[in-house]
Amino acid sequence: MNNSNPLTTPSRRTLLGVLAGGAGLTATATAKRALAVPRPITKPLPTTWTLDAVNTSTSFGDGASIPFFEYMAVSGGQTRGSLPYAEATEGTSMTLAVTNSLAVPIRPAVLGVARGPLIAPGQTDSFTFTMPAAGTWLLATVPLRAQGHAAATAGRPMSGLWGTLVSRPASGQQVLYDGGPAFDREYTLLYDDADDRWNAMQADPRAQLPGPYEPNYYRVNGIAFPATMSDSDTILAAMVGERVLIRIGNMGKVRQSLHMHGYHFDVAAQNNVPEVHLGEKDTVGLPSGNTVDVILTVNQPGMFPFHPHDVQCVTANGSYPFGALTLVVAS
Ligand SMILES: [Cu+2]
Repeated sequence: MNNSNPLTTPSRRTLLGVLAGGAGLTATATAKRALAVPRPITKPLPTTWTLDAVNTSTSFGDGASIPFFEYMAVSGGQTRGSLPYAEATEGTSMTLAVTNSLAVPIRPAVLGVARGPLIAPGQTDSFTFTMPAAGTWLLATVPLRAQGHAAATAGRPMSGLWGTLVSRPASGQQVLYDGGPAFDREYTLLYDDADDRWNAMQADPRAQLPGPYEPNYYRVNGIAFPATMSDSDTILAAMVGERVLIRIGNMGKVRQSLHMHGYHFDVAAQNNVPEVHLGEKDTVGLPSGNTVDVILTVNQPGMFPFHPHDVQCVTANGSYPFGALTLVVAS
């Protein structure tokens, strides 16, 4: 696929036009659905999370369908968009069991918490760890070292093998962490990016790496605009007056600056370290492999974009507006 298309000049008018049409109607209907089905914190929380690493693909607004790897949720967890999601209480024991249905070895990990075993194609293995401090943690796969079984695939792309693991406070309170901010509603947004040429070869252990990484597709929760408009996990639906916790992770290779129209939010924690210098922000930086938890106090109704500030991230191979674009829809 052509990676060198000139970027279509995006304009605010183009986006407003799209929202005024079908996408806006879809977003409103999705928000209604999201608000009608409150998602209480599940209890009791699972102690085993079972996943299957599979080949999948994502459709983008320019008509392309790009292959990705993905951890498919089997049991003990849920999904957010197309990506796996699980919750457990801080300090408890959690077992992560992964079947590797890919043609390449993988090594699952919860970043900053525990690394699992190397899992060969066709094998299943598991690892057990203690749930870390209350907050937002990222499931991924760690790069393989050039030795033993993994030699052929060391350093190769593994685009899409991620998810979110939420650690709930021991008190059982609806707060980000004990002593931390309370919230009425919460969402999880996991960003990533892909170079379609890299993704096209990642499932073939014998394929040659196609050159430098030049991302041209961007997702949030494993989907892209306009699919984000019909996903009740990814539309940020809320009622005026609510405090909304947005748990955000970035598993792409690109550093993001996430920007919200219509509101200012408080950054509550970065990489699960409480933020002490609170101040209203409309943009927050999010390097690759990092998390940030923000609290949005919804003080007006309306429909407002929330998106990475780098314009390329709201495109699909240069066409706008697609990519990692979602909306706040407040009523
Ligand atoms: Cu904007």
